Amino acid sequence: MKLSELKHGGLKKWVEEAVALMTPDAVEVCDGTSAEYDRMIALMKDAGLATELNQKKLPGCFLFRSDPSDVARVEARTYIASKSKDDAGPTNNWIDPAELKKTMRGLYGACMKGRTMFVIPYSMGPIGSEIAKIGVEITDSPYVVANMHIMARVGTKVLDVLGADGFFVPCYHSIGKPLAAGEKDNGVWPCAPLDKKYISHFPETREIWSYGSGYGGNALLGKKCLALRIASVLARDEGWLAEHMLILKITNPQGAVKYITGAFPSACGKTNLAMLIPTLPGWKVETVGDDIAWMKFGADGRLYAINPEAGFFGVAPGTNNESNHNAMESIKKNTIYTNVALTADKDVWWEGIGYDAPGSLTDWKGKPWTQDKANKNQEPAAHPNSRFTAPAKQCPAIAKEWEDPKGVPISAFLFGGRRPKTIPLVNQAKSWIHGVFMGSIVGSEVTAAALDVQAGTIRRDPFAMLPFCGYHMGDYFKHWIKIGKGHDEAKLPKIFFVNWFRKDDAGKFIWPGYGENSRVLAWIFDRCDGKGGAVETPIGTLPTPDAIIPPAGVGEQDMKELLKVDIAGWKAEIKDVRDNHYPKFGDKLPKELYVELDSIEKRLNA
Ligand code: OXD
Ligand code: MN
Repeated sequence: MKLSELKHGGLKKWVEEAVALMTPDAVEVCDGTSAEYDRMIALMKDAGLATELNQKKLPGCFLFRSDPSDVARVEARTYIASKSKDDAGPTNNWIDPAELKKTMRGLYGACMKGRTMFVIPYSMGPIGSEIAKIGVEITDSPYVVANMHIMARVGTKVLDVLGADGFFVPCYHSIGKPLAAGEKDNGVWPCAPLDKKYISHFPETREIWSYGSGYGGNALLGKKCLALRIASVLARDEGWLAEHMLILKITNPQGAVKYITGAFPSACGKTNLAMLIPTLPGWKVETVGDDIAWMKFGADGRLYAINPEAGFFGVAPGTNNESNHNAMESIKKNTIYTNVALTADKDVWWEGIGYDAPGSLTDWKGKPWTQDKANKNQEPAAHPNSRFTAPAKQCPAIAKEWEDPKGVPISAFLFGGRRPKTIPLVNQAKSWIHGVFMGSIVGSEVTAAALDVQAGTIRRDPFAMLPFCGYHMGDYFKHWIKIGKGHDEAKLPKIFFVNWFRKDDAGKFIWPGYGENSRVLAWIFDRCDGKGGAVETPIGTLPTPDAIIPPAGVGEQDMKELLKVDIAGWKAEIKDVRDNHYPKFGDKLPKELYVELDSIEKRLNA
């Protein structure tokens, strides 16, 4: 479609301004057809950036290798440019919006020379759903267009819903690598150096400006930028919730259904939990979403959730038939692989795929690589953040209602992280505000290899939203408290703190996790109906010793350890929250959370 055919005056003007600034050689409005997708792949094959995989084994699948400087979200270059620094809060990077726009306009000047500008109209959420939002991303990356085809609903049908004057979130994206006359990418992933990368959000004007990266959440602007950072601001202003949560459907042996969402920091197994295959006989889990949930109140006073995304952008390493069979099935066709290793017969391989590397491979940097199991320091063949982009509809466990425009009614929220000690396997909040307290103290163990901190340190990641909240986290806590105060608590989801990652003194996991987590989900299911053996403790409502049937290999002593109230550990936890965590939010930390902290402390001391 041509620019002149756009019916939305504001959109047309906005694109024209971008064209004048970025001076692409051509402009195309994306229609979202499969022919368009194929054309993007063909363009990238021509540029030497896409490798066709073995079409017998992996039909419709392609491999990309990004630049080593462009392999992950760049949190240090991600900005919340609200008018006031205080609105971005202590957990976000901030630059004055006028200053940031000036800098970025400089970078955007003629940045698309030699390239085509693609205009991608997209819907986060089923097209036309009351809960969905429309964004329009302009980009000079065919890789981004192809990925957006999978991750969002894109094209002409979105423009039809947008009409002549509908609301959309304008999103600029450029990889920041113009081409001189006759120059080609020639197999080199185009991007700008790290100090020129900017992932910027302007909450007041609901704008996203991204420059210099072509990878993942930096470039597929519907995901973290729109569906979390900008949407969290919209949700605050409009009275709903935009959360970093999976959504699952669970059916008990009697056929009763409930929907549960869960927030876990990155790398805590959200995709695995969303696609879990229960080991508990008669139970069934189906997937609605694996990363983001948007929730609004229905006329019946209940919270209804949609998955705003249409695909999975999952981490490949560690994904195998044991850890996530449904994901492995989802990525057998029509999948874009980025930074995994390539086998001689053009299959994919990664660390933790479940079998040894077959012969010599090409690693994610494009170099020959042969597995050397004796060498513990061998560089991985697949980048630890290598990804698959796959259509959600390909998941064998996808729930039939996953695209229901009115969403699914939520019965429970889970909060969790990797906590080797202290936090029990499962703990139900005594009230909404107690649940908000639990969300506010979510933390996860980090390894020294991943971040420059001491191994075993707990990185607090409230509500798993630390890198994704588009405003002051203290105000975000307030928003959650307000949601509770403004609605009938009996109809709100029940809140649970879970922890699959407890370790014994030898550092071994006590709980096997994965499909065995269904045993915990079953207890949660029953608790939502006021059933299931439960005991009141100072830290919350815990299962009675017989309420969760232990999986094979987990003994009575282990269950006791998993469900005990570690008084000394919790006192240290409370002290850490009081001394180190809550003070970060200054006077924006709602007093209700200090009241909650005091009352838990009092109960622990009683
Ligand atoms: C993700 C993340 O990629 O949370 O989903 O980092
Ligand atoms: Mn995520």
